[in-house]
Amino acid sequence: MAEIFTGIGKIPYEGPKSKTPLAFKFYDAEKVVAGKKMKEHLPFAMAWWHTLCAEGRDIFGAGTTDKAFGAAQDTMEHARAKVDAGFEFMQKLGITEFCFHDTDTVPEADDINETNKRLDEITDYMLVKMKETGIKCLWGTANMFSNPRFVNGAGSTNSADVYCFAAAQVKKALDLTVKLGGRGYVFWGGREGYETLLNTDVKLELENIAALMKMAVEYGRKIGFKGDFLIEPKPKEPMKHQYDFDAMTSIAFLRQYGLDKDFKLNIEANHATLAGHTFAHDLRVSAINSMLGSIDVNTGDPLLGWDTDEFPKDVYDTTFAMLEVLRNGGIAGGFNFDAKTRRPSYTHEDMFLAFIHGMDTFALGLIKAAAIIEDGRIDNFIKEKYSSFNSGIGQKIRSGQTSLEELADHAAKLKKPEMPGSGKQEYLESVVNSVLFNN
Ligand code: XUL
Ligand code: CO
Repeated sequence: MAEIFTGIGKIPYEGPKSKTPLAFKFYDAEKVVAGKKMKEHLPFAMAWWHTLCAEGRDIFGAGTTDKAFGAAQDTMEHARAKVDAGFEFMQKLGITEFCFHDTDTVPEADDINETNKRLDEITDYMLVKMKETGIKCLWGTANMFSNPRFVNGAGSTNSADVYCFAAAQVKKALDLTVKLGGRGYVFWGGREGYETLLNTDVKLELENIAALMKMAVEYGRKIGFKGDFLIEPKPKEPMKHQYDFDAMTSIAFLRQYGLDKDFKLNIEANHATLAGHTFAHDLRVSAINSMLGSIDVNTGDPLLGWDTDEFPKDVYDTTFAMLEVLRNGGIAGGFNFDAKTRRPSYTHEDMFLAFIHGMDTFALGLIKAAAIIEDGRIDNFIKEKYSSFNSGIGQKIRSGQTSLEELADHAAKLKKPEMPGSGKQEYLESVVNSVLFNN
């Protein structure tokens, strides 16, 4: 098999002072930070769709990046070329896992039986490569948003026949995920939402989505899938309103339909900000509900209101994200680069530069988050801030051993409370800066 990314070798770690473009400056896989190797803190994954399929097309113009990898588009030869390119790419970057949609891997046929045959064939080939390289599958999923049959949704469609096609794709994608030893299975509800309530039965749609997920859990467990099912929340795009709006909404949905034992969340940075939150907010909400499963690291642009899927670049964001991850004791899933290079960054070299940049940005986030914890000023401030709940009436509130009457009596005796203490936001922000820029 001929090398595809010629002229680019294994990407080395050269350290922060390096000016070599094709070298890591901060991601040092073997380096121990906060008691674990960086590669264990940050199991990075490559997304099949953006890395091997997306050509930089936008609504105004054609693709700019060559993703043919020497084969004719929409052929099984091309599907195999993408496997070759993907494994070479991951090996050169030291990426140990990948994520895929069924339809990223093969051209979809008109007849689902033919598509399934192609999927069997390509995953046989992927398995060979996985054995050869030791690269693993982080998660699989079914694309239930691109095909025109899903125009009105998949689990939320008005057509029972289309619903069966969604079910068939989930079943097959679960088969493939198990075949490839995937650690997770994701539901991103791309078209599970609505444009207008005028034509939508919200209750029926939510119940049908839940039923599809329930059947997926039953089938998955039957065929030996032991990993987490994951919902990837997103508030909008492509639909105006999507049901899995954000972490809290998705958790409530999972609990309402009894799916919370089998599901966790896959939090994507960009989706959290589209919902009007910070990335760290949705990580925190997931973590405190024991629902933080996996992460899609790609970010957006604060000046644009849509899902730009950019490589992580903001060290504040990754630091605050890694603070949540470290406080959670890590995550069972991984860090998936659901990210694509900008349309003008159209060379194969740009793909490597983008991943190096993204992996370095997360490595820096990890280093700085560990330093903030080590520094202790932030954690100590929070501990102290809530210390009135450690004893006396506060402790009684926390342990549920009081009543509204007793609390009212306490207030009456005090007549007027002292001010609760400064939040010290500006000071705490300066602490973060001092840790981030102390050398
Ligand atoms: C879309 C998105 C998806 C999911 C998988 O915004 O993030 O690519 O990650 O379907
Ligand atoms: Co995603």
